[in-house]
Amino acid sequence: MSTTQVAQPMTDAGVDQLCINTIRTLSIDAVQQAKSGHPGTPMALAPLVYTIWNRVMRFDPQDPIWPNRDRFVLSNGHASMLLWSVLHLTKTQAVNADYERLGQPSVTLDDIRRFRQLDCKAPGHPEYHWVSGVEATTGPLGQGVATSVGMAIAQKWLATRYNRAGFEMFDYKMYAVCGDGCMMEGIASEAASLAAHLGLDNLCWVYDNNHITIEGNTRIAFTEDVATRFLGYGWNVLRVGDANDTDRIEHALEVFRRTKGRPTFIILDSHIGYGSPHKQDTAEAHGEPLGDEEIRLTKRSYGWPENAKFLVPEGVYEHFAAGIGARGAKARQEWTKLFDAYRRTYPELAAEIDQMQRRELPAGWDRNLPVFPADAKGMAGREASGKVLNVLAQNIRWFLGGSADLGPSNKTLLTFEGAGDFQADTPGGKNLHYGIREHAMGAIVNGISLSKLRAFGATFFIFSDYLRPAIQLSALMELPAIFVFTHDAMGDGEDGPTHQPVEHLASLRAIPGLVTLRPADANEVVEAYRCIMQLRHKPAVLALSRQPLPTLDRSRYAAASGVAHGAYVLADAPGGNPEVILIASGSEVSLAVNAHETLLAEGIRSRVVSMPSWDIFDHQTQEYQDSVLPPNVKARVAVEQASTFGWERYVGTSGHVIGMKTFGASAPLKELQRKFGFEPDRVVAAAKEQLGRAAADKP
Ligand SMILES: Cc1ncc(C[n+]2csc(CCOP(=O)(O)OP(=O)(O)O)c2C)c(N)n1
Ligand SMILES: [Mg+2]
Repeated sequence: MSTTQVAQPMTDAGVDQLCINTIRTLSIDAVQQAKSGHPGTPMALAPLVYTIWNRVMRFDPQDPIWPNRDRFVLSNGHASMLLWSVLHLTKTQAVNADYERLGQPSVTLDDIRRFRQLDCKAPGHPEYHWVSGVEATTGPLGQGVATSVGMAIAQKWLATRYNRAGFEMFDYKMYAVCGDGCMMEGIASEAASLAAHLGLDNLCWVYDNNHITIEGNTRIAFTEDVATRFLGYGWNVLRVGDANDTDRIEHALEVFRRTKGRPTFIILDSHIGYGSPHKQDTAEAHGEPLGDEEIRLTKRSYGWPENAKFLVPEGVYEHFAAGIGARGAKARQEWTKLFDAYRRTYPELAAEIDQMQRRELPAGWDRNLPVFPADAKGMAGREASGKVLNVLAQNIRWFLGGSADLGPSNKTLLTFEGAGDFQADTPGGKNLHYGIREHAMGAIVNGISLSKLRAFGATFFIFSDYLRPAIQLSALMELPAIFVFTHDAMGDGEDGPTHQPVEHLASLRAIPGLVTLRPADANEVVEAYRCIMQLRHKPAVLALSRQPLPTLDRSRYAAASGVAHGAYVLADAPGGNPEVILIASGSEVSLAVNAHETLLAEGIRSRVVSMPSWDIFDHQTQEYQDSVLPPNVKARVAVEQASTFGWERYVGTSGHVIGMKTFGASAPLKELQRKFGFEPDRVVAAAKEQLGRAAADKP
């Protein structure tokens, strides 16, 4: 590693500038070396990020998962070189998925040299889980700022539950940096509106007001008055007119820390590509390497050795060590000492904090889960879900959530004594009211989950599309977020096709790492939650019925605990030797059982497989999968009130799928079931037709 004295004599301001220019030049060099990336914004925002990290933030590079650390979210994730530079310069340490410190740096200078290359710890955009010190995966614009609102909610909740007189166990702040793109995205508006409503004074967004996006100057598409907009939401709006003025930036951040009752929005006027003679203030600086000649000129303007590459001058590491390093270590040590005393005084609360940090469940987390007796009339999936949620949220103190204004319909309201509403003046409540802001809800659930609480968000299944990008990110980040979606098919009958999901199951099943579950009756709902709550690194989606579903007689059919395998043999042919298999999920399982009974009465050996989750089933051993779907039984019918897309993988190319190939319609459910073929006779006929084919295929 090269260390060169660059600027002398070294005044404090000189060292600050040296550190800032190190961030700038590392970013420039990394992008040039990779021949791709975004140099301009790191060049402009280096003073901001330097000030937040080295002067203000309470973060100990030695332990990037210390629970009371301040959070930094780079919502304009394309400027990732800012993060790789500071993680490197602060010598932030790596931790693994088991939360163990690995004794090695999170981002090395070599990683920066290999920016954007396979397996290096300086990928194109910030990746939570992949690089220690990244608090949230960002890149899809707007997600980061919305996620930071979830983090701020979590901090308020933690402080309310765990802080005691003399024991401020949680008093950390959220800093999110964003650009024009984040400001234009709807999700940011949803999240900003809720953040102000909730009075989240622990939250600061810094808006990089550079008037540049990819297509050019923002005058072509974005001319609103952002300051007035945020004043309208109820934020504390500040402005720093010069992105190079670290003292003003520091002062604004101080004002944020003193401001009570509302979040702070700092508008920072900056010049993208700062210092580049030909590219400053142009869209080219956004996403293209500067080029060798321009780099030389830019470095000259910084007073930097023109031909040095990946240079970290003498004194830079030391200056970060003396700044954030010393401040963070002291803060963490004091906190750890305080926590030891807290543990002695409040052992139960301390145990909760410990368990939560490791994503463990408390002892007895599943006690009192209901068991529903057989009942032909049955219970709606959403109804059973509501009962289960109310038990779980009592057993697991740090489990909270809510709906996007559909609580009474989703049955997600927590009604037990002390559950309470989460509001500005009651930040210990467990019922979140996201308002009709599905997309922000998704990101907020992620932000709360990143804070190690368990959180759920709810809406109608059809509107899962409104938050799909956040669900996808929860899978990418491997967060145990929970999404409760009711009105999962055509049960909404008269509301018509705008309220009847068709392609949503297929679309969610296609997200890698997401567990999608569509339980068949009230007891499967219980078992679905039992699976979900034990997930530590995967998000889950529940698709629940609006209408009552018969509660199956489990003394006659197999136990609902089979849900844990994703699919299981619910009802079988005598002797367990089926000639035709009916596979169904959710509301269509009892339909398949009806058809099965008819087939049995006619002497046809059918089997019913309840398949609430493709994902879980696909992770079972081949032996188990073959025991449920014996490869030699080719006569197969799948029934699901959703797009048929993808069912071939279970019924084979010769199998039959009764599903949706069009959108639904507005009519009472019974008529829709008739129109679209979800009736026992149709299933029976399809099974017989399959048997006929299978017989014809036999040599
Ligand atoms: C949701 C989403 N849409 C589009 C993009 C592609 N994209 C990446 S950066 C960018 C422009 C962002 O402009 P701004 O936030 O002002 O960033 P600056 O160039 O000023 O750093 C776009 C459109 C994206 N990353 N996410
Ligand atoms: Mg911009």
